[in-house]
Amino acid sequence: MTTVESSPTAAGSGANATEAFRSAQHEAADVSPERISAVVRGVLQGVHGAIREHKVTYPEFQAAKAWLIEVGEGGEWPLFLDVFVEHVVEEVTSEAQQGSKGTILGPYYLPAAKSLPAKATLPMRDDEKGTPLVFAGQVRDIDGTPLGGAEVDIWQADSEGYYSGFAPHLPEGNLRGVVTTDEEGRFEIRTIQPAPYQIPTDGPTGKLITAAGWHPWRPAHLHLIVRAPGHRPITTQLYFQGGEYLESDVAEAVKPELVLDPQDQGDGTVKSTYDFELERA
Ligand code: MBD
Ligand code: FE
Repeated sequence: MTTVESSPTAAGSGANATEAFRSAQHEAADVSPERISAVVRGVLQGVHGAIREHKVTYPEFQAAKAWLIEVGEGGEWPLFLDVFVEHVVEEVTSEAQQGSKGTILGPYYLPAAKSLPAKATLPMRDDEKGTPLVFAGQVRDIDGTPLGGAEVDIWQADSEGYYSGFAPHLPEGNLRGVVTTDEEGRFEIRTIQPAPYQIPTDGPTGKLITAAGWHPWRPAHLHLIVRAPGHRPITTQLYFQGGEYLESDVAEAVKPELVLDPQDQGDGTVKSTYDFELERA
């Protein structure tokens, strides 16, 4: 388990995730009354079914209301929904997507990270802890054409599992960057291996997880959005072979194609390569 001296609070990260969600540019959803009715009816039927099946009591119903209020007040809707619901939205969306596998975005993306050249080191503290990692690869079209000038937008937790922008003790922009590929579509990013991520146990999402006896962990991962002009962007995550929680991700976002197998370079550094293939928009 990860422990830190001055632990960031759930309230801090939850509220920041709500703030980040509100400030982001979201594609407008053009939803007909028929579709709203059908989807909401389906959701309500699921709830009604669970109540009947488990004979939910009034005290339990009121406890659920109190908890829902807390999730909103704590700003944890982005966290809760991205952990427990987003993977299914991603599943149905990706049925129609070719090229490299994607997975969920999660609540901790921030736009406009520092622009970096094809060979770059992510912004980090002078004493950044963690195993040095070289992450290299190529961005191509699905027909194999290298995509120079593509963007590899990368963000990750540090070696204690915290994300900059969502934990007050971390410098702004730490372990975040937008790398532009060279003429051959290649990139080589120096960073550190992230730690597994633990849902904050002091907020309502964490309290539910504890109350249900589940575990609050995601396996260590790198987040990426890979973009190229004229191509459909890929939002994905990459995991590490042999890492803890790979088989039991609380957010159910691991796919076998997304697991890196870092090779020891003999100097304390590990290296992983991964290529991305984007379909034309
Ligand atoms: C994360 O770091 C994350 O990637 C997701 C999907 C949900 C919560 C925290
Ligand atoms: Fe994450």
